[in-house]
Amino acid sequence: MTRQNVYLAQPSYKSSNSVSFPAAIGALAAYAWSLPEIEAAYLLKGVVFLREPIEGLVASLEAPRVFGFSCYMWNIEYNKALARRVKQAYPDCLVLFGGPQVPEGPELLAQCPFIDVLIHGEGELAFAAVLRAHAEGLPLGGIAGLSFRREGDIVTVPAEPVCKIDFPSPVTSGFFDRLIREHPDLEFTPLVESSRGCPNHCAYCSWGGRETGMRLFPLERVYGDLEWLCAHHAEYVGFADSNFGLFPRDEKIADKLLELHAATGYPKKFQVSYAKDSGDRVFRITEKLNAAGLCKGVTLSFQTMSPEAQKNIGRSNMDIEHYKYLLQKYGAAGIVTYSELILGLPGETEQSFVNGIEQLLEYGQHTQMMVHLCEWLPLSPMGEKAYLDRYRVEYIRIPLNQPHANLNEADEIPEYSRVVVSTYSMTREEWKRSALFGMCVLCFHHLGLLQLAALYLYFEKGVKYVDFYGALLAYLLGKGNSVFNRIEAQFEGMLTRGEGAVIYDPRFGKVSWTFEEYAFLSAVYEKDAFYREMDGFLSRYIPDDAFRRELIAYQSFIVKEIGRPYITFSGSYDWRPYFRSLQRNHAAALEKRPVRYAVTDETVCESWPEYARKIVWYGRRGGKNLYADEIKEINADE
Ligand code: B12
Repeated sequence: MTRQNVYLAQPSYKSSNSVSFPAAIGALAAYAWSLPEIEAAYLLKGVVFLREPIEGLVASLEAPRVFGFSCYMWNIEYNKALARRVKQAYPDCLVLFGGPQVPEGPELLAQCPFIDVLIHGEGELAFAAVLRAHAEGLPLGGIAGLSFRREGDIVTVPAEPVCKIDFPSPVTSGFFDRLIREHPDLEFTPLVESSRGCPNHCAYCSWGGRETGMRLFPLERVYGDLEWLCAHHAEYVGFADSNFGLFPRDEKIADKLLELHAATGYPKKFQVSYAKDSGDRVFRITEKLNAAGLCKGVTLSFQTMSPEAQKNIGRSNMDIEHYKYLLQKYGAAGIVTYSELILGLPGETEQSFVNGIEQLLEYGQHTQMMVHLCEWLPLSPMGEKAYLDRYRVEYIRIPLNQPHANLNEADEIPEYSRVVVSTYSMTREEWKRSALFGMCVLCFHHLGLLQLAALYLYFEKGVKYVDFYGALLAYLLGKGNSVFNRIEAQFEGMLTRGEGAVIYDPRFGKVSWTFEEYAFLSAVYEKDAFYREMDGFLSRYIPDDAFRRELIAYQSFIVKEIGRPYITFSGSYDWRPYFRSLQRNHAAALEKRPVRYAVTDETVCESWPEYARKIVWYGRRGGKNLYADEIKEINADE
């Protein structure tokens, strides 16, 4: 019997020559083709993981009988366009849509006549069951987690929780080998799943679905994936886990990774989301990984500091004293921490958002912070109409909010993000002001352009951080032609014309930038002029000209730029230990004595696009844009 051809698609954008490993269709294929009846009836003929031109792709298909599409917010429109053409060319091909961008109900099926079946929730069992039924010409009625057409109606059979996840791995089952073999020119960024699900059910997130609890993959499977990836010299390994470090065995997994790293030198980069409570185990794991250069930092999560918003999103924050303790503990161990806020959560007001930033800064979060714009996701609790109505959540559709996307890759099929811009507690105008303020703090404090000045003013003169950055933002907006005027116009464009949330600038290469990164890059590009101007602004806080200029000179000295493998600084105050202490949130005395510092920059970049990519894009989380421990004191005559 000839086997029927199956195609699977999980298209991603390419970033130079690297592309995400299509883990979802890999998982489906690894399980389905481990079953003898599916192996006998079907051939996995093709895998689509890039946004290829559709006509050429359709022309290359060979008698497709089943075509499965894995849908995320970054590929659903492409998937629809491809599925439409597949159905036109091959009306008998069974078209399946699954993944986190497929809503729970049947509406997608009603909107898209070219889709035959929606598969809701985790797909291994349902996908295999559909293939089996299709091979035998049986009805789909008994399979959980499907929406399909029957006699003019659409039938939905709700998904059932998948409790046991001893599925074979796409990494070791041959799926990954095939991709690498067929595409030697590409670098896949692999993904390992050690667990599934998430214990938190935050309203804005759809991680792990709504009802499923945490489940663990067998340890041997996880070890097998790691061994395979290190043996194949994977530069990067990412974990799909939501709370790594929650389970005692995670320490063993980290030890295994370190053991393989020591033996093979791979991976060179490792990425995972650590457990939110960040207990001792997470600290032990990250300390070891950090020593091997495999820890990109630990999130000390907040999302919002507003108790009302926390209640509305079903989340409670860690105790503040514990947060301060963790900041100190991780800081002392040299492990980068970063905190995240999400703008646009119901219950947040402009004032509570600004207060939240002040709180985090006062507690000592001077390393990294992110302000994310809240995005509406269909399978999240916020995805439900009742939630939107209850909290008067309003979102707009904008081009995919994807920083660092390659301009050349923009194809004709736009994808979209849905950004929350007002709620019962925040108007659109307040949202815009809050967003601008957030970008200002990220650019000047966390990317560090004026961080030292802000720390000095807070510790020595009691100037609140938000007052300082508020005045700075007002000053920049008052100019009429500053980068922040451009960013403000872009927020306005988002609100009124559905424009995007990223900026392209050929000076910094062909990829897009977040607003705060763009503002940072623009300032460093004209660093001397920028700090000359800031001298004028800061004179209202620090009237002593000589002192202020020296502080600004030291501030400028610690911000990396391009093409300076060796730099020196001479001054009459010992700034280095003083600011290292303030950055760790400890007051210190500034000693007046002649000093001379030097930095030998091992990461020096020769061009702005290289700087933008290596220092700002890849390096931001680790604070690579600022010199810290590299600053050494040297003799006056050196
Ligand atoms: C790895 C990951 C990434 C990676 C790689 C993404 C990529 N291009 O592949 C990186 C770090 C780049 C990333 C980035 C982002 N991500 Co992400 N990411 C994940 C993560 C952690 C794992 C995804 C994964 O592959 N899991 C393993 C597979 C096996 O599980 P799965 O995806 O759930 O697939 C199962 C089912 O959905 C179903 N299924 C899936 N497809 C299909 C198809 C068929 C035919 C069938 C039958 C079934 C089926 O069966 C699968 C097996 O059970 C998830 C969270 C999570 N754990 O789910 C978020 C998640 C996918 N990301 C999410 C988001 C929002 C983002 C960002 C937009 C975040 C941001 N604001 O920057 C960016 C944008 C990415 C982009 N533009 O490319 C959302 C997606 C929501 C949505 N509706 O699309 C998720 C679900 C997290 C969340 N907060 O809810 N992400």
